[in-house]
Amino acid sequence: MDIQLIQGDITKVSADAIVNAANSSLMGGGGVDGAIHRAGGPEILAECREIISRIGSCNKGQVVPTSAGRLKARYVFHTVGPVWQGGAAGEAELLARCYEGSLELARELGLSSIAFPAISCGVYGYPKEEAVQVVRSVVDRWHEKTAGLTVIFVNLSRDMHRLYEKMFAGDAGANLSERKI
Ligand code: AR6
Repeated sequence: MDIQLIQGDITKVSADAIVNAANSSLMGGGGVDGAIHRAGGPEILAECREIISRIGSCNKGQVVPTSAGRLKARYVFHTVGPVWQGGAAGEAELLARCYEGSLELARELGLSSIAFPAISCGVYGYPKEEAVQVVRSVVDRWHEKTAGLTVIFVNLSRDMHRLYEKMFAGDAGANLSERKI
């Protein structure tokens, strides 16, 4: 796994897959979910609707792929992070599952790159530093298993971007340039 950190709007990032921090209805919403559906167009929502008619709802930690409409990506991976409830309700495990399920799917589909937003760190209220620690532990577990995959962590806010920079500073292979889009 190669790591890149970008500060900016994930809908502007070129990657084989863009991960969406969705909710269990997969019917869109605010935050990054709203931005992805707005930029990607109605095709993505139509696919989500079809999937939900089959599976009922998307569980927390589950990952559901669709095509990416007008985005510069082949796929959108919709995943549902945990709502922060204080930390004793399995939030860290569920958050890790969102990242791991997405990496697993990227590997199965033979993708070269995947872009993640900070899942659960907006409306769902996950504390930012704890969330970045979960990401770090997933990266450590999956580094070897994802050779050749570029993993891009995209943060809209400078503060969140800085937390990632702090966490990954010094990593061999991590591209920590101040890319801004
Ligand atoms: N590019 C990159 N990051 C973004 C963007 C963007 N365009 N927009 C927001 N962020 P959130 P959640 C950051 O609230 O906490 C939705 O309504 C944002 O600053 O999008 O998982 C869904 O439908 C924050 O750091 O997702 C669900 O109902 C991070 O993305 C619910 O919100 C995640 O914030 C999911 O909440």
